[in-house]
Amino acid sequence: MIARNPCIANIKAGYLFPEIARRRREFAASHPDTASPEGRVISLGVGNTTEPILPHICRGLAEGAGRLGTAEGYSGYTDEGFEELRKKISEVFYNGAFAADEVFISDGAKCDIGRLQLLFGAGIPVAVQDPSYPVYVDGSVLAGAAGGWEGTGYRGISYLPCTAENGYFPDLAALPENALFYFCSPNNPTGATASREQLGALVKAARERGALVIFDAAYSGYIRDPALPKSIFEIDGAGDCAIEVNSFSKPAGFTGVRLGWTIVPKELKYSGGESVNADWARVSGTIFNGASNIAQWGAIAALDPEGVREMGELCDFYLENAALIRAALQKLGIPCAGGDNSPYIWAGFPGRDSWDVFAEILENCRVITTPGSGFGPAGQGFVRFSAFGHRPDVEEACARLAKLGG
Ligand code: PGU
Repeated sequence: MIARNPCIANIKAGYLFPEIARRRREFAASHPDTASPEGRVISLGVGNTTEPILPHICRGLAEGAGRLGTAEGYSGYTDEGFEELRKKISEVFYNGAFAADEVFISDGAKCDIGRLQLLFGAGIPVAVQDPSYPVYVDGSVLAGAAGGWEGTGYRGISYLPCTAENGYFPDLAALPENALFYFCSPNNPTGATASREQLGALVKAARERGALVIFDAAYSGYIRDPALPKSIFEIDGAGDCAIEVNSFSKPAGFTGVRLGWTIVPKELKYSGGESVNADWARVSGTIFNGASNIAQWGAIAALDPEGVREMGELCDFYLENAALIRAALQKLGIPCAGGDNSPYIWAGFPGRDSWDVFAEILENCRVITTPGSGFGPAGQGFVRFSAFGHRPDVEEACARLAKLGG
């Protein structure tokens, strides 16, 4: 019989979020009162949007679907995406700094994070912020970075700790030479948002060490402090050392619609001088047939002034949830980071095991969180609270958290 890809044996047994869903089901099965209004479980776990898509953007989706039923409006494959959308992304998010063929439309940031690994192949040094979105490590291990997790090899991946002590910004002296470095700001899970000086230091270190930064800006729509950069490309010199992935999931509620984009500047070159942009066009054109046309029409509407206003309003709503959760935790004396320019609150329970804290919050408050250790070794002793939820649920969850105090 055919042999298994040996890389699959190197990833952790289960992806974090399905494991949480499994534990939730198990808990509900053994606690029948979870069917009652008082006993029901509220999720502040996976970062999944809950609110309806706002009217202007929703109209864009509906009209896009309607177009497909007309002779004039019909479209088939769109390869790297509608030219109009690529141009609009460049104008709205990057002041027009990128040509349409440097903007690649995707079916979501996660999908491109996985596919980008094909550009670099097996055996490259990979570095991540620790803790970080688990797809960076798991995706790299699947692509052949040897051993992902301590205890299963731990050779090809450098974990750069981001802790309260270093302000959740890593020591860049630990960045290996010629590595692929995944960097996420506003960060999942810590909620920390890098300052202009910090991103300047990141770009400087990447250029000095020949590293390529994959900058995940999936939460840039949540930045409210005007001094904080929303894109790595606000930093001089980033064009020859960075790729940026982003998404309409979190600002427009497109988690189920699926639409994102990736910026691959033409000036970005491999060590041999070849164009990364040309390779990405070749690779994604070969294994990806483009995002849904309907989703793209929705995104075009999201980038109209009215759509941009709606995205801001939606992010503000979730940021208000974040403020409620953070205030509830702080009232209990639980140290927290994030939640101001980010939809995640990173709550510290020093000396405790994250999964034990997860179980305790579930048992006592009937609230689902995400255990910090699932994001990397430095996440041990933390849990992440997501601000994606209906307001009454978030308020109820905050009231129930008071039980942790006693
Ligand atoms: N990048 C980051 C940093 C994310 O946190 C997420 C979602 C994505 C990308 C995915 O973006 P898409 O454009 O929707 O593909 N993180 C959520 C959901 C869990 C998951 O598996 O993606 C979270 O709870 O961390």
